[in-house]
Amino acid sequence: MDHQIDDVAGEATFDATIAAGDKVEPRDWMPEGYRKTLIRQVAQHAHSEVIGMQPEGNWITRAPTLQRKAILIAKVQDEAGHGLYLYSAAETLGISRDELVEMLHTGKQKYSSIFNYPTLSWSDMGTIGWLVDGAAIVNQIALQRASYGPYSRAMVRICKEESFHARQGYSIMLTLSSGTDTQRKMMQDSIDRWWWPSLMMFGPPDDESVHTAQSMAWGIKQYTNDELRQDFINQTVPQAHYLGATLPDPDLRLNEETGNWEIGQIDWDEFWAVVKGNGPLNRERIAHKLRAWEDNAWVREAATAYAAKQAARRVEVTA
Ligand code: FAQ
Repeated sequence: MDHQIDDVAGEATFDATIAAGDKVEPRDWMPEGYRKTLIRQVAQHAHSEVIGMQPEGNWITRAPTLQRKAILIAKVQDEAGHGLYLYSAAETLGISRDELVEMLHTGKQKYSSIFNYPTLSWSDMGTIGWLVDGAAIVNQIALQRASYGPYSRAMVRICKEESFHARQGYSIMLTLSSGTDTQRKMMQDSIDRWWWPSLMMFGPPDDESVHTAQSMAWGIKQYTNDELRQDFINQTVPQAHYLGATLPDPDLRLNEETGNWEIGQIDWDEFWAVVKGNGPLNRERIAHKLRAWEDNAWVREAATAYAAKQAARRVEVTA
């Protein structure tokens, strides 16, 4: 009975917090669906950052200059850091890191479709920074205003670092675009492969998005998938033109009335195939992640043993 009274009072406070645009904090009452939706989205986001290290990690040993190599290492390390902020944010919702990692390893939770595509040339490092981080920023700027405090605050830090990522990517593209014919061809080939998968990062079209309406009502999402996708397209098309590159879409045209760049049909069959585990590299990505998890078990064991030793010392000192 008392629980029911608590729930009614809690729900009223929760509704008022959302209506006022204030933040919901970990100790606050929240509907079970809100908690579950956040665990799903924040975990998927964390897993994406961690798996997202693989495509770029693949090129660290082959960066063309020492400077590019140092920048790429820093970027990949940032992605690990983003994963950690986000796992911490998810843990405030009452789930453990071990459970989250287990759900990634067993395929019960997803990560972004984009990281199942291969990185075939150095130019892919430029394209990923420019398009993939660019798309991530458009999405994450909006998420800075998400109603859940720990998620929203993690986004503020992450967005700052993502802007450096996008700039380093575009800087690679600028170098290639003013290089030799071979370099320009490599750049164009890379754009041709990454353009459509980048647009798919924003999720299914609005009429197929199962979570958007509820997530917007709860203030987790501020915009729909199609709205964010359109913002990204409008921002990116002029940048492609500046590079002297083309985008692989014969239907791409500027609608003078709306100011929007309108695109042709996205291949949603390809998107769902990748999401369901049948993209070009889904199996390899998880196999690599599992290998790293097992090979590095000793680091976790050593850290746990060290923490136990420190805790025992603290007890001795206070006793
Ligand atoms: N991939 O109803 P909706 C980065 C699933 S950024 C895989 O529209 P929602 C930075 C969705 O989970 C990339 N699955 O879902 C970086 C749902 O399935 P479920 C990560 C997808 O949540 C750069 C179903 O489809 N960013 O890593 C995808 O309202 C470079 C129905 O979809 C984030 O995660 C997809 N693309 O909207 C790192 C941002 N799209 O769970 C390294 C946070 C949808 O019911 C290198 N997330 N699905 O079985 C979000 O903003 C949202 O979750 C959306 C999807 C917009 C992705």
